[in-house]
Amino acid sequence: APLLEVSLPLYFGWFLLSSAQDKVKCMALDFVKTLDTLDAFKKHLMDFTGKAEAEVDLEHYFKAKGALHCTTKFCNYGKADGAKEYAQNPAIKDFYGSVSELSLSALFVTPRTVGARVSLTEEQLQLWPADAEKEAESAVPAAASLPPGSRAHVTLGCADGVEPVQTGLDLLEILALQQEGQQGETVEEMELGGLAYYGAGRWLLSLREPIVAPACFSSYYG
Ligand code: 2AM
Repeated sequence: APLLEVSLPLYFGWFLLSSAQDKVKCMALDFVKTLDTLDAFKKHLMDFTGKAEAEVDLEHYFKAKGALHCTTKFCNYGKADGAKEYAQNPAIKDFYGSVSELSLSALFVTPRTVGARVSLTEEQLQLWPADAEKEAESAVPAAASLPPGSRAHVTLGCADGVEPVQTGLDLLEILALQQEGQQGETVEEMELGGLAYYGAGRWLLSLREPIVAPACFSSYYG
């Protein structure tokens, strides 16, 4: 096939610059290590292990997956719905290669994933696909009623056998609960912010001061 036909990447997204990657990885590691020591977490260990009296070493429970980034559009080399249309949006070309600051506003942990919520600016939302939340509807029914950008996140780690696409779904689940009026059970004021439990092994740390992470809008071909 002519080369021009195969020019779509695996995905587009913001890639954290290396200094920001180190900072975020450090904070995430601190967070899971601290979470592991809390009585509130131990009380709900069943969520992670499936059995009472078991122990979990959160630090090694999650495996990191490559360079830290916030996916905007998963294109799957053009096979994903809307990939071509997304790549043709003039905003994508305009911002390609530009660096902006990602605001990481919360960290979350579930039995499947650990991630950071990204709060996008109006400008960054121009690069956000219109149907990103709706596409998650089969996994999280309330997703389509959440504001655009709700799914934006950085995957920090996945449990064995879990694919990173799960991180955004886990975030949407928590946000859907919040939208229904559940604020979670506040369990602890940590140094970084308030920690809340949403049941079924879902923990959210709302950062008092967002982590600011410079990131380059680009794409990944693999
Ligand atoms: P992530 O954004 O949660 O990290 C390559 O697999 C990248 O594309 C990963 O970063 C992954 O998840 C993301 N990804 C994989 N499948 C996806 C999908 N169906 N929708 C959105 N993002 C996806």
